[in-house]
Amino acid sequence: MTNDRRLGLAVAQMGPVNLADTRKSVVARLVEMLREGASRGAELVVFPETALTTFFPRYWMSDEEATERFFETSMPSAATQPLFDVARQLSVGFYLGYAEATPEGRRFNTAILVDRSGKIVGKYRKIHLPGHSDHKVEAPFQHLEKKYFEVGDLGIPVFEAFNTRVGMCLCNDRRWPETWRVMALQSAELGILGYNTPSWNIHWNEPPHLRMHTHLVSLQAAAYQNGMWIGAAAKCGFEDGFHMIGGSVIVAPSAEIVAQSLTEADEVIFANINLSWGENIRNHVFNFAKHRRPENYRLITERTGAGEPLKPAA
Ligand code: CDT
Repeated sequence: MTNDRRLGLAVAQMGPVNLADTRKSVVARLVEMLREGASRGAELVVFPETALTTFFPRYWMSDEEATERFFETSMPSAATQPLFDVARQLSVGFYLGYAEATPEGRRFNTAILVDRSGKIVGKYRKIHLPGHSDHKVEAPFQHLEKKYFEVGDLGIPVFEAFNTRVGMCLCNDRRWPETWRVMALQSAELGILGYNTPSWNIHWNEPPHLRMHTHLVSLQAAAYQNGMWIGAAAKCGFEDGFHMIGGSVIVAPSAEIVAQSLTEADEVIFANINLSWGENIRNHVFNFAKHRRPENYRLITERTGAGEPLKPAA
């Protein structure tokens, strides 16, 4: 028997944001999708990673130039204030990914959670930064997250908001089971994220169809193994000629996809999710308190890379 506790959840996928696009024009697109989400019953709208700009880690430039062009030094800012204002007017919250420059000169790949009164109630800074920090001159494009961002310093927090518990992550974090388990151990019922996933992998000759496959399989496994809902928003299509996958989804704790984008453009998907649906999973097959055996998982926190097998107990 499951209770019925509902949340109107929208995922607002974005088509490309090209280098020439202004923050103002991007925020206008976000506002339009916020309005559409609200009109369909959303209480929370999930936007992508680095939603305000092109996915600039594909370009080599000086740190100073990157900071000047692509990072936000305040949030809200003059350019993003309309999004916060409309959120308050419509009583709809949102998740937004952006590049954050702190007053101390630190730079993070960040996401915020904004409640239905337009107030920031949560912040996450991306932990799993993919790519490289050197200039790969031969590569068709770069993936310079390790150059432009520091590893997040806020842990993997879960926030009491939207009458539930919400965990946040960003893009590559979704591929790591640790991300989701840490959220679930804080009783998160919903995990949300934005992503920019290039269709081509510059590190090895990965068939492009696997980019969509591994994206979906990561989210579906995470949802089921942690008894959580997941909402994931892509920025996708050809940004200045560089293609990124779409496939924005809302995934149920049963691992089923209940909504998925059809296009590689701005597109809102919606589901009226039953937050209690995960209880069947969390009370039975993945009843953590009853079945987890952390004394056998020491290597997860003690080792970073793979090493030698442990000596068998005598
Ligand atoms: N933005 C981001 O984290 N993208 C990565 C690409 C990995 S390939 C270097 C992703 O996991 O989708």
